Amino acid sequence: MKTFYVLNGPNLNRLGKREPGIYGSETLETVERRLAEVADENQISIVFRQSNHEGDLIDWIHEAEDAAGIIINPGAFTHYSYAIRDAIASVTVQVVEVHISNVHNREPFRHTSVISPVTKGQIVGFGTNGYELALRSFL
Ligand code: CA2
Repeated sequence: MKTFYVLNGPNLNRLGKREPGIYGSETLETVERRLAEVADENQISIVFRQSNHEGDLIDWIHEAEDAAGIIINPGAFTHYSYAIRDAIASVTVQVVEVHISNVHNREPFRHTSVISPVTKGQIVGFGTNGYELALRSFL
């Protein structure tokens, strides 16, 4: 059975609890449940994780090297973490980057992703639906 890793970076555990105007009202637990349904329908499995620590995300990217794909929302690390970029470059598994908000109509520092050059693609601005779109892009 194919396994897909869904990795979430800092502060995404706050989803649905604050700033619904930017990030919507769905919690990360709801996103995980929705992806689990898609996984059941398609006989795949999902490893769903969140951490506020850069090193955890790096370790999980390495752990996922034999997985069928990685979906990652690196949170604010997107904009400056060369360590996460290097971790992605160090594995052959394809990675899709997801952002809930449209980072391009927000503050200028969010317009740059140091991650994108080492990903298969980026899904931005479709709210939490972006996770499902990213998963379906692999199916
Ligand atoms: O739009 C996205 O998914 C982001 O990756 C979210 C990050 C932000 O730093 C990126 O620029 C874009 C922030 C995640 C924080 O999530 C919160 C959720 C609810 C309340 C407060 C923060």
